[in-house]
Amino acid sequence: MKFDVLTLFPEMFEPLRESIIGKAIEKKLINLNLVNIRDFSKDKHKKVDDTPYGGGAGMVMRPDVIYDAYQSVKQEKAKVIYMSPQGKTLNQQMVEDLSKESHLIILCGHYEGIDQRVLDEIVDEEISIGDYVLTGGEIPAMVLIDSVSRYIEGVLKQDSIQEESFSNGLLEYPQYTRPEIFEGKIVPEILLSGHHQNIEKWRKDRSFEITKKKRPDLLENK
Ligand code: 4FM
Repeated sequence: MKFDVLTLFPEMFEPLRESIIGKAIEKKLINLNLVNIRDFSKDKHKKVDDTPYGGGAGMVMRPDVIYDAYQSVKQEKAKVIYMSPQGKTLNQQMVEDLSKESHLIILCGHYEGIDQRVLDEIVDEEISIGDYVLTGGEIPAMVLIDSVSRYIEGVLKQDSIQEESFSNGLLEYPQYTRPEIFEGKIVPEILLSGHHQNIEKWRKDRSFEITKKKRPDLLENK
């Protein structure tokens, strides 16, 4: 999977080089290419934004600069995603579907917005990570890259994909590790029994119970 990210703040993506996603980048399972939109400004002061036509507060990102940044990475099979609170709210099914693409170009806005004409020209899908407003699309882009990368072959240890929350539409069962007694609290006895069928049944039951208690909406069409 290739991710091209069009952003004014490529350094915000450094955290992705840690941990599991960092390893996946090193192993070339994913290719993360950060494109600084500012590099495509033709202005001698490297300006990328301007005041809004019609007046009003703040600055709007110029369409020509963003278009040139896009042209530098676009390829036949690429899907262009714009991170915005106006998009469809991301869920695990959308993440799984996107993981089947080979090339995602993610456009991150900042300030008050992006000129509508370039959005109309290049964006295939507008995606939101939730109903709240951030200062830019960079953190949402990182959320997208992290969640999609987990579905790329070799990124996670084999069985961790199947077992997790949402893969079966349910929340995860509780996990325990050593010590066997912590602050007077013991580990559920069945997990120490070595009886794999009983453990599996116990975990399924806990998943249902937790989902019913915390997220009953997830059980609605089940
Ligand atoms: C997006 C600020 C574009 C400025 C934003 C511009 C968001 C979200 C979000 C802020 N993105 N889900 N929620 N973006 O708040 O995706 Cl130009």
